[in-house]
Amino acid sequence: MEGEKKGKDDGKSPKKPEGKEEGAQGAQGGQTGGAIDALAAGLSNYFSSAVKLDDAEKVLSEVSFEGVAKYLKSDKCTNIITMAGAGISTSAGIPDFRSPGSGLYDNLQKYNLPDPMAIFNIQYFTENPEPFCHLAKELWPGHFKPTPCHYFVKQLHDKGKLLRHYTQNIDTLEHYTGLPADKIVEAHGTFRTSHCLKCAKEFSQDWIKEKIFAEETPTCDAEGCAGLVKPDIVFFGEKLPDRFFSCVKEDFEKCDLLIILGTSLSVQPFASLTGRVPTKTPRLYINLDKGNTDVDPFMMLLMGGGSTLNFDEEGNYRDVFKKATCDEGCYSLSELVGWGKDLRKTVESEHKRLDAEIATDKQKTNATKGASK
Ligand code: CNA
Repeated sequence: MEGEKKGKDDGKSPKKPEGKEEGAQGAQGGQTGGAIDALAAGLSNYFSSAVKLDDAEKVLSEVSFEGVAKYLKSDKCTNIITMAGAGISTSAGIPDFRSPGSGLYDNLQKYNLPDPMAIFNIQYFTENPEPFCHLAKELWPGHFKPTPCHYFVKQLHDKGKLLRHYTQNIDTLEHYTGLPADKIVEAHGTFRTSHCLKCAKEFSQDWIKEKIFAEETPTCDAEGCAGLVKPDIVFFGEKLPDRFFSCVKEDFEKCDLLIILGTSLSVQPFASLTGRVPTKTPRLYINLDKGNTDVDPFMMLLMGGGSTLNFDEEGNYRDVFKKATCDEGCYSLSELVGWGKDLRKTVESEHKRLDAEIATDKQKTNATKGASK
């Protein structure tokens, strides 16, 4: 919740209602097993994070961006987890939530919402789906073109170094890089499928897109149902996908490098995953600003985390902050590891290929429109 972002309120951003950030695309509420697991992991991580490491146990030879690159290049680093947020997709033209001015929360006035987050609140949606559907139409990417940062994650996979990519994003861009679906955890769901809130019938991305673009309320076509259909993105007030919790349990203890990309680390429990990696594991955060890294340690504990990111603390042996756009940061890292040329080539050729596909699709759509006149 906003109150927990100590010293972060700039007075410009709309206030989020109390209890929403954790209770929302977030809460483990209703998932008692998940909550107990998280608390157990949190306690274990908390106690191990209090233990001081010997120099010999420290993984980075130098606590810097260059030090992380050197480690990444080594054979010791093979189980990287990437944790991403809306900032990895802003260069693809999709706005984030919280960037002042361009972020969604600063641009919702026209919907007359009781509060900015209501647009993603499940209760509000069931009573009043139009604002969300209208926003979804506005935000629907004109094309699905992953950013250099997305291709960097794919590069980590191609080099055999990626354990898993955890994303809060719902824009599905990761899939367009060719990263296998089992390497991706969409913590806050996805637009790829939708379900009827009444009978649970599944609908495709094309189906919901058609309804949204026709400005029709998406209602179920199963006989006698007519329930409201909602994209499978996690709204505030809904639980996270089971796969999120099972993968976290399986992956985080194996992680040997955590790369955090383009997220304000404001939404729980996702944000606290930064503390679920082993005490030795280096953590690199590439973002335009330091986000919400001064989380209440108790909140971190409850969410299963260990220690918060400590870039500036004396004795820091593993946390590195790189102030950059995700694209610049990933290009620089790839460059330092010696893969920069390949990454640039991939981005160039993939963008060319996707541009050609987009042009063909446009021609087809125009031809269909012409024929139906
Ligand atoms: P956020 O709270 O809006 O934070 C975004 C962060 O990224 C901020 O700290 C920005 O400073 C930073 N940022 C913005 N652009 C860049 C850039 N080019 N390079 C580096 N850093 C940048 O968004 P979070 O992802 O942290 O919050 C989680 C929400 C946002 C999730 O529930 C998502 O579903 C939701 N969201 C997703 C999308 C998407 O799918 N693309 C878009 C908007 C919101």
